[in-house]
Amino acid sequence: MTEKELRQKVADTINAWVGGTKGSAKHLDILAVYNGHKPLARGYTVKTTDAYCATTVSATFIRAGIAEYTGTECGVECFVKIAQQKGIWVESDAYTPKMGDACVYDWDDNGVGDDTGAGDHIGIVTAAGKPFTVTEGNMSGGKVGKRPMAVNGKYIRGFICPDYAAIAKKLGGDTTTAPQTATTTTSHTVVAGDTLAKIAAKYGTTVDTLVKINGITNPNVIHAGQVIALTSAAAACIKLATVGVINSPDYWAGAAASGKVKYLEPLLAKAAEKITKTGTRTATPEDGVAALVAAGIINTPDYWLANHGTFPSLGALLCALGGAVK
Ligand SMILES: [Ca+2]
Ligand SMILES: [Ca+2]
Repeated sequence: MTEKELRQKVADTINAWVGGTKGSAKHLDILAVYNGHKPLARGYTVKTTDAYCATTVSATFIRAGIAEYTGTECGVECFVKIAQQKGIWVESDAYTPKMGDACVYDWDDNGVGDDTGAGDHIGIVTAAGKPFTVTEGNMSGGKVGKRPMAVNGKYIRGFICPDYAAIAKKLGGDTTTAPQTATTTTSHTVVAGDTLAKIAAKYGTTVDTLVKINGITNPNVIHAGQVIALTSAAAACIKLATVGVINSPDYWAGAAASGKVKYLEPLLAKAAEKITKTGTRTATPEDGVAALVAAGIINTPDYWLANHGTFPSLGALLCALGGAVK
């Protein structure tokens, strides 16, 4: 398992509990995982009536098989102390977290400077980005849910950052031999001597398709350095990157090709059709979704609201696209 896969595993583990409420099967599962792991921190068995945010983070680390590297706790401030002892505590509120880091909040934080007050709440970052997404147990109403959080946002106290690279290595991961199947080629940069026919043959497509996708007026004229999209999603991404709305066209074209995000391809295609300039990103993915609905780009807001935290940076993409159509 690679570092990336391990971080994803931790995010997937806690996200599987989203929607749990106090007394639900998911809540009882979290407690069973935590209480079943020995030794119990401070010898305490967590009860169904207890606040369970730190318990949820611990249960995630236990189920993902990394608890010996992170420690376990049912109290937030005690968890911070363990992280400090293990050398995996990041005090800076302004740190840009990665998937799998735990975000600690202090509700007394006034948002100015670096807060060092006692931690009140904790969750796990399940999507990096601006904002990033934190999945948390014991949110208001006692549920497991997701929170979009700005980098250095108010109430951030600090972060617990397990050394995933080292843990993955110890667990037998080898980042140098990671399978390359996850990356899909979605564009081709023209080099001297290329023709559309050659490119089409190389990627198993046709000249007609490439002409259509790329809006090429004369198929006999392509120039070195020109980027030829191999899929319509890639063409959409190249256009969105050209107007400055997204920074990583290859990443999003690959994401669309992977099929992991159900409606990503139509979202990118429609956005590329309508967006002509960049704008100020919306504050939250929810605001982005609302703006995209208003602009007629999406008609499946429920899907995006429920799933923006399930794929890395998807929330940030919705903020960027939403901001561009506002
Ligand atoms: Ca701090
Ligand atoms: Ca702060």
